[in-house]
Amino acid sequence: MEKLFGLDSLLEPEEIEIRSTVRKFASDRIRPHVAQWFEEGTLPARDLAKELGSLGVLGMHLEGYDCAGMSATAYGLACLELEAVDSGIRSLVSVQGSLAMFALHRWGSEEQKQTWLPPMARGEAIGCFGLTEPDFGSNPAGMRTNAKRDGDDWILNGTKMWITNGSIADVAVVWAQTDEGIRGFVVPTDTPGFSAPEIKKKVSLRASVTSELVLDGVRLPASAMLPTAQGLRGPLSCLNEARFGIVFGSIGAARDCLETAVEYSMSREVFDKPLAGYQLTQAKIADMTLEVGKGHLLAYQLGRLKDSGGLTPEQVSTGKLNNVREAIDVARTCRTILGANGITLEYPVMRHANNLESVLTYEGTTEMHQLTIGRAMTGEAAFR
Ligand code: TGC
Ligand code: FAD
Repeated sequence: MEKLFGLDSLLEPEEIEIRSTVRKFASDRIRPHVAQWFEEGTLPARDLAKELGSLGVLGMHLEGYDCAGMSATAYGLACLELEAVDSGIRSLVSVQGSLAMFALHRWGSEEQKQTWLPPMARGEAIGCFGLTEPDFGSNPAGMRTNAKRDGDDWILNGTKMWITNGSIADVAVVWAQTDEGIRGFVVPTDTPGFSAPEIKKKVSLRASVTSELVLDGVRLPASAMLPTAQGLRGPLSCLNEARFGIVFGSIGAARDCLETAVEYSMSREVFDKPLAGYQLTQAKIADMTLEVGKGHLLAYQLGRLKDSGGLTPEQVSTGKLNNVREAIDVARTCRTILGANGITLEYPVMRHANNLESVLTYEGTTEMHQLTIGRAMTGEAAFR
C-alpha cells in the first residue's frame, strides 16, 4: 500500500508515532483474544476501557478535562488501527469519545463536564448514547421517548434500542421529546427506573455490548438536561464526530482483510502453484488495493478538513458511505481468496465482513448518506 500510494508522506511525524503506538497496543493486547471474544459474544469492556484510557484514545480529539487534545487526523488513525483488529473495539472508543463525551463536551454544563469527562477520559466511567428507538432509527425526529416537567424535575419515559455500551455504562446521554423539542439528558445508570437489558443473538459486532435502554419514570433533576442542545441538531452534531471515526476505522478493517488475503494467496497452493500466481487472484488484489488506498486518501483529506475547522456533514457522509461500502466489498472478496478457511474465526476476514454489516447500518445507513449527498448535489431533500 505504502509503495503504491505514499500515504505516509501525507502525515506528520507525530501522527505516525501515535498510529504506531495504537497499532502495537491493538496487536499485543487485543488481536490475540478478539476472535475468542467474538465467538463467545463477550468483551472485557471495563478492563479494556481503562487500558484505552491510559493509551489516551478516549475523547482523544477533545480539549481539556483530562482529554488528550490531539488532532482529528490522529484520532482517525487511532480508529483505523483499532478497527483493523475489530470494529467492536473501535465502537467502544467511538461511542465513549465521539458520542457520549462529545455530547457532554459540546453541549454540557460546566458541572456535567467536570463530573463526567475526566473519569470517562481515563476509562473509569463508561458512557453510552441513546438516540435510536425500536420504531425510529433512520428518522430520529419521530422519537417517542419523552421528558416531562414535574416541578423542577424531569420524568423520562421511553425505550431506546441498539445502544452500544448500554448495559455496561455508568452514564447514558439520552435524547427525548419535550415541550421545547428534542433535548438531551445526562442519566446516571443507577437512577431508579433505568435498565439496560443486553441484546443477544447478534451475528455481527459480537465483541461489543449492544443493549436496549428502558426508561420507566426516570426522575432527574433540572441540572440533568444538556443546557445548550435544542432540536435534532444536538444529537446529529455528535453523529458527525462518530461518523468521522468510521471513515478511518472501516478502512482499517479493509486493510486487515487485504493483508490477510495477500499473505494467504502466497502460501496457498492450488493446481500446483501459489494462488497469488494466478491472474484472476492478482486482478482481485489489484482492485482491492486501489479501493483501500483511495479510502485512505479520502480519510486523510477529511481529517485535514476537520483539523482546519472546515469539514461539513455532507463531506462526512461522503467518507462514511464510500469507505464502509468499499470495506465490506473488500472483506467479501478477500473471503473468496481464503476459500473455506475464510469462513472460520482462524482468520479475521469473515469476522470483519460480519462486523461491517453493522457499520454499514449504524451511524446512518448507506441510503441515508446517499440521500444526504443527493440533497447536497441537487438541493432537493428526498428523505420524506
Ligand atoms: P433535518 O431537518 O435535515 O435537520 C434537523 C436539524 O439538524 C441539523 N442537521 C445537522 N446538524 C449537525 N450535523 C448534521 N449531520 C446534521 N444534519 C442535520 C439541521 O441543520 C437542522 O437544524 P435546525 O437548527 O435547522 O433545526 O433533519 P431530518 O429529520 O430531515 O433528518 C435528516 C437525516 C435523515 C439526515 C438524519 O435524521 C439522520 O442522519 N438520520 C440517521 C440517523 C443515524 O445516523 N442514527 C445514528 C444513531 S447513533 C449510532 O448509530 C451509534 S453506532 C455507534 C458505534 O457503535 O460505533
Ligand atoms: P430503519 O431506519 O428501519 O431502516 C431500514 C431500511 O430502510 C434501511 O436500509 C434504511 O436505509 C432504509 N430507509 C429508511 N428510510 C429510508 C428512506 N427515506 N428512503 C429509502 N430508504 C430508507 N443507535 C444509537 O442511538 N446508539 C448506539 O450506540 C447505537 N449502536 C448500534 C450498534 C449496532 C450493532 C447496531 C446494529 C445499531 C446501533 N444503533 C445505535 C442503531 C443504528 O443507528 C440504527 O440501526 C440505524 O440508524 C438504522 O435504523 P434502523 O435499524 O431502525 O433501520
